[in-house]
Amino acid sequence: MTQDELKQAVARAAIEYVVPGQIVGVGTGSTANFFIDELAKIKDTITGTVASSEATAARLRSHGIKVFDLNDVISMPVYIDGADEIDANGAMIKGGGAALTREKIVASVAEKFVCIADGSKLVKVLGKFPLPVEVIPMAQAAVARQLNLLGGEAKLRLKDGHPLITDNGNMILDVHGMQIANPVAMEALMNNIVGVVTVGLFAKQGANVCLLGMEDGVKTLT
Ligand code: ABF
Repeated sequence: MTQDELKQAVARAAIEYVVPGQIVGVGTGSTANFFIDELAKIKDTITGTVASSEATAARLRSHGIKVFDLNDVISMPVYIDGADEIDANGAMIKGGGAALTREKIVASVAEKFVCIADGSKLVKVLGKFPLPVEVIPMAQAAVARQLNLLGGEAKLRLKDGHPLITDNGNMILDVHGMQIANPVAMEALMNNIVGVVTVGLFAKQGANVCLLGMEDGVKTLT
């Protein structure tokens, strides 16, 4: 199966976690896009969604799916999203799609985080994928120096030759060369660096369920 077929398989499997009559938190990225396209087939059974990025909101609306402002939502049963890496404990590296801040916010309001990914995302130790860190623009050089002291090499993410600007008006540093033995501790350490908005480590609150697309079917890790 191609990687897209594996992503489509987990997206279909995630529909099982959608609660009728409720609001669904929806992630960002290509796997999340497959989920959105599957969700559209049952859109009349849900109240609506909360999106983790402008791109996701636009795709949901293109299917005629209602998108709520998170400030108008008290809670939601489930948040469904991809990941760049995930370990056996459900800790993830996220943010390759530059949506890590809103992803972490929406996930924090959901009762259950269901991660959907192709099998290549499962790793023993997080860090081969460069760790995204969203930062306040005026602090990006200072934060980069602090991140480099933690054993990685922070590089400013560029888009078309210029610093990428997130939905929230911030920049992203990608930290290369990390081997993150203790994701919860590293998340807390990086969160405390002045100028950091969000660390792309989802470890303190990781995935409750992970649906992994494998050649021999979808595996469920809980
Ligand atoms: C998103 O899913 C991001 O946090 C992460 O970078 C992305 C993975 O993208 P894809 O599903 O396209 O591999 O939640």
